[in-house]
Amino acid sequence: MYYDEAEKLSRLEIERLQLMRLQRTLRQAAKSPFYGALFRERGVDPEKVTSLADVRRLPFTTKQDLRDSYPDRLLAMPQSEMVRMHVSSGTTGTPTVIYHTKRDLDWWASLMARCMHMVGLRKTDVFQNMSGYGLFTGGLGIHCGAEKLGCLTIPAGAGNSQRQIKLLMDFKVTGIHIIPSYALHLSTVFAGLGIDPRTLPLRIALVGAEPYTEEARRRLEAMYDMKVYNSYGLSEMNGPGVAFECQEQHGMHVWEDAYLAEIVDPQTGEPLPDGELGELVMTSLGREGMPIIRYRTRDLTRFLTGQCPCGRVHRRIDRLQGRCDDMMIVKGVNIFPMQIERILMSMPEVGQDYLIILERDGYIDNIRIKVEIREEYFVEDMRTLAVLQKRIASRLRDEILVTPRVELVEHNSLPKSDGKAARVCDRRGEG
Ligand code: ADP
Ligand code: K
Ligand code: ZN
Repeated sequence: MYYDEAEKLSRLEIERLQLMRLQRTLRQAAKSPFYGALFRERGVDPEKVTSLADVRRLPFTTKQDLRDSYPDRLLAMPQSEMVRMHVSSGTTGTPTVIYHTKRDLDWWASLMARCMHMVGLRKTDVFQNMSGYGLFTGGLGIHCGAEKLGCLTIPAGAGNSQRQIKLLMDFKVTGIHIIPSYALHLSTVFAGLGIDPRTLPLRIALVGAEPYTEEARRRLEAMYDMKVYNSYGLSEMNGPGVAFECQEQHGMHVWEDAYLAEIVDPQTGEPLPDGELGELVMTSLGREGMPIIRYRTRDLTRFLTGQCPCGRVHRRIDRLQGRCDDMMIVKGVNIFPMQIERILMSMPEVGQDYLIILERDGYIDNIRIKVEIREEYFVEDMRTLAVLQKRIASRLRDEILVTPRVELVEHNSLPKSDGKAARVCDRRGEG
């Protein structure tokens, strides 16, 4: 039933293992120029960390620290021991480099295989990885996990939708990895070809790398007749394989034998009680080449309370709400793009894409939302469309408390990207 012994651990066993691995990680980290200097400066002695609670006394590591350490000040072993590097795609700002030894890669692949096995994939599955390869960890990261599990693995990469569909059909693909915005878009390509994706043998999709809502998940499950499992990871903690939904589809288990997760108040850095929304902070517990301590992910989530019916005690985090830096402030109101997506994806008339534009009229901020409308609704007369437009605007206002200017656009008309979708366009600084 389980892929890895670690899935069977009890709470006590996990915590014992975490403490041992935290101590080992700190000793290893101290060998890197960055942590060596930081520990000396802050008086951190790895030998004095004797309980898990002591982790709170350790300094945080930020994205800026990683940038300042470019290219190799975080290496805890000679560069000759490293066999691969990844560069964060830089959704926000300058990229950062993460190195892996041979052992690090084996460990990462087995974590990834564990995730895939948990949702029901087996060596008999044919698996198509539709995310970008290259420096982005969603490519090789997922790929190596799928191979380790023994799936026939198709490195399709991102984009080229017609070829993706041909591969899916010709090789009777049963499992895929795809980012949510692309999965929504691909359904419109299927429609254009007159193929119903529900007729494919596809049964399981790993979907992550960018935020999406429960409404988008349900929509994808219905459109493709497959199960969609949320997949969370970040380059700094390897990439995919950090936290993953089990078949309960209720929160993502963080692999606690491999990571120490905390949720802190993004302003004060103080730990928050379970159930409260805050910033996820992560420590790698198994990486030898480039350990990272208390990394501020900027990602917002909460620990779910209670036991998961699947029997695994690895703690679950809630669907990611977005990043701290995703928050938009419009007319003094805090808004997250996912609040907008939730409303849009729950409306059947709305198509598969949207774009949020922030603009300024004089001193007043406005929020404009371009919404793709399903083909069958776009042929309606002007009056019907005007009613729909008003209805969308009012549903959104109830959620975000400001009235957006809603613009209905034809399906498939918004710009698409091969990688993570750009949901927000802030033009307030222009002109
Ligand atoms: P970059 O930080 O440049 O985007 P990464 O590929 O390391 O590069 O991206 C990791 C980030 O992607 C996470 O910190 C998180 O913001 C986002 N992410 C990954 N998986 C998910 C998911 N399942 N839900 C929401 N956001 C996700
Ligand atoms: K196989
Ligand atoms: Zn579970």
